[in-house]
Amino acid sequence: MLLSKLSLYQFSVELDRLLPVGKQRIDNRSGLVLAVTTTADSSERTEYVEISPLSGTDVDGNPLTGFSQHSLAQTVTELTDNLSALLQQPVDTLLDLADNTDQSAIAFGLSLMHAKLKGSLDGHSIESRTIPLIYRNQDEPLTAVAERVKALAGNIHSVKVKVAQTSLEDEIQLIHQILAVRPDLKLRLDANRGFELQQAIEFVACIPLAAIEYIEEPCRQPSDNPHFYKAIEAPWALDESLNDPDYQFEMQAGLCAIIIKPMLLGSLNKLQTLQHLANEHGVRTILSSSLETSLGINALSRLADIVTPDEIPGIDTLDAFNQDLIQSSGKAKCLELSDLQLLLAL
Ligand code: OSB
Ligand code: MG
Repeated sequence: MLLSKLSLYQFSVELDRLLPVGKQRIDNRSGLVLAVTTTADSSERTEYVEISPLSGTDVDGNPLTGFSQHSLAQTVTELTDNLSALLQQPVDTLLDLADNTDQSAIAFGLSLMHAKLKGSLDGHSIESRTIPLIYRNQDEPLTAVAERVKALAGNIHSVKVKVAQTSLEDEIQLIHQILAVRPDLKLRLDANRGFELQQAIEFVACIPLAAIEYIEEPCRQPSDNPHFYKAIEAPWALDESLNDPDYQFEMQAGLCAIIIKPMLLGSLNKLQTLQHLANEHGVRTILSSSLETSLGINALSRLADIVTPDEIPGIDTLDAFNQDLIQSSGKAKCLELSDLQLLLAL
């Protein structure tokens, strides 16, 4: 199976409402679509992957910090420089390139392309599973959030709630409102390193411990997370920490899950190595979105079925997009390749 055709496109999609990226908010999402065709004997197969580093600027024009280490422009440059070397090479060459880049989005995209071309993602994702993402929109009353919680299906048993965004008081009230509507819900809280140790302890002390599945990145200083656990015994999870290129898995008191955003972490190989290490310590692996378009979310959903079949991924981030990309998720408009800007055709 040889790589016979490669092309690269750029997309930019407006969002209907602001999406949270940690404490920042974005109103559009841009990235790349890589299309690759393989030829074996006389049969051809073409697959598409999204490569969209989570960088750029927020609604206030400030750079997004703490997510992808590279800009979209750097990603374009690296791909434009390297894709031609793949032409007429065996499909496994995609993995060599994925292992030899320091850009996580490229490593993930190329290894995902390899998996798709090999057919490894075929036939999965019969029903799509996700954990609903609950957060307060700009200037929205608390009651609006309660209404969304009321509207959740009865077979939803966990929700993810953004915390450390506003005041402790408001957020404790928010949690109590959610639990008043649906006392059976388990909470995946996400603080995005927004609390000082004492604040994190205070916050969690005001919430029924039994309702907390875990809290992602509770402390501004990650080295405080085990102290947080010793004080309050709430299980916690790592997210942002994993994206540090120097991160090495290390078991710590109270660590119960790692939240992997593949677009920010890197190749599928890296993902599975980290997952195995975590698993040896009884730490769960949960896949999560980096605010990809429908093309990327669809791949994450299929990937989660394969690599984390017993966990529901955190991919409830498509609502705010006003268009789908390449693969429909049911929105009125789905952008096709011809709607995108062609950057490179080989
Ligand atoms: O805070 O975990 C985050 C998406 C992009 C950047 C940061 C985050 C997220 C999500 C994705 O929350 C949804 C999820 O994890 O359920
Ligand atoms: Mg998180």
